[in-house]
Amino acid sequence: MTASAIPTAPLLRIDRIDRIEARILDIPTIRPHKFSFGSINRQSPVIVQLWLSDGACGFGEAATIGGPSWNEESPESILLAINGYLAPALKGVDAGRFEALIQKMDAVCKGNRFAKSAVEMAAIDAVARSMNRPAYQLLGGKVHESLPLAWTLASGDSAKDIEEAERMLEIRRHRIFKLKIGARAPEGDVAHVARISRALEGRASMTVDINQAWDGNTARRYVPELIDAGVTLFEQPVAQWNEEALAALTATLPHTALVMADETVCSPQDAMRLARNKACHVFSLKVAKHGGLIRTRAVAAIAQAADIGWYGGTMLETSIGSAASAHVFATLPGAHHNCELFGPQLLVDDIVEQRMELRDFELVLPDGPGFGVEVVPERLERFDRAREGLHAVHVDMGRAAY
Ligand code: MUC
Ligand code: MG
Repeated sequence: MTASAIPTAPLLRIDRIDRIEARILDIPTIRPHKFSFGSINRQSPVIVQLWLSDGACGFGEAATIGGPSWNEESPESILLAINGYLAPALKGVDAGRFEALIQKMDAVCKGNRFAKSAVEMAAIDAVARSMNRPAYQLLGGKVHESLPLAWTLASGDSAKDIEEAERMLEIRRHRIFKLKIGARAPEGDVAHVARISRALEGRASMTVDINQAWDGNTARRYVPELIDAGVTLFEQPVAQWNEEALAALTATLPHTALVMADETVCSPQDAMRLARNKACHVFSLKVAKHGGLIRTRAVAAIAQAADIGWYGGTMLETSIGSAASAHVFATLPGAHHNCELFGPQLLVDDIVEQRMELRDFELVLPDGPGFGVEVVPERLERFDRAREGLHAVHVDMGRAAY
């Protein structure tokens, strides 16, 4: 057979972005979830739907916590950025050129990483569905089939938290527990953590997330007491800007405990600076705060090059954002410290036919086309904020009273 007679595959079809729609959902949580900065009773994810010229449709999501309480973005600002700026800029663009999509979004809109991540997520889901392939194949291919799944104990009440943890152990769902602390006096937090740790001793591992509540001196004083109580991972003990305190803590911790950056590590440049300053042992990766799945891989690459571990973080998304995160986390090499994609289980109901499988303390990566979860349109309608009449501002923060 001559070279010219060898059959060649047709050139790759170009699928252009035809339409992008976004809406805010309001979904109650199964119980109040208490942070150092307040308490939430519901999540308000922004859900993006993106159609390609071939008719394929993908979903994306960006969830904040307590409106703009976790960082600068809120459901309302995300909706505005998408409808007003990102969607018009992407109409007619080749959806499969993900890096070019990011550059286009960056050109028309500075910052607003949560908003951009929801749009990029929907584009990746749509293109993967159009090719009838799981999204992880477009992101480097999977190296994990499943990841150990942590659960956050955040009722604020030691007895209730112990009861909840016992149930999770019994049904073999979780044996890694993250405790939200920092709302009360540190002595009270140490006592709370010690009570839970004693009750679960030898059966579970314990981490704490302080969500920026402490200054450097408080962290220096109470972190050793928490290590004595059994804590092995300390997430964002100090303010997002306080990298010096984070670095000082990292330098002095015994080898049994690790410091994890969360709010401090968003952009690849943040990751680079933290690595250069040896300011943490682990990065909590979150698709929304990095500005999408592609940028999550960029931050993870810096972690790997700097010998920093990674943890699969959450913003308490529905099954859409959680599955998208699972797909990118499944492609990441390097030392991992588990994941916490339990958002769907914290919500009273979901918007997909079937949630991702949880088996033997692990989250199993879904294998279907796109992110492998199927959205049920009636469920979107049920929780759509527009049905209740649009609220310009989402105020859902109670005080984290104990
Ligand atoms: C955070 O700061 O990590 C993740 C798990 C959880 O309970 O809250 C989130 C936010
Ligand atoms: Mg955190």
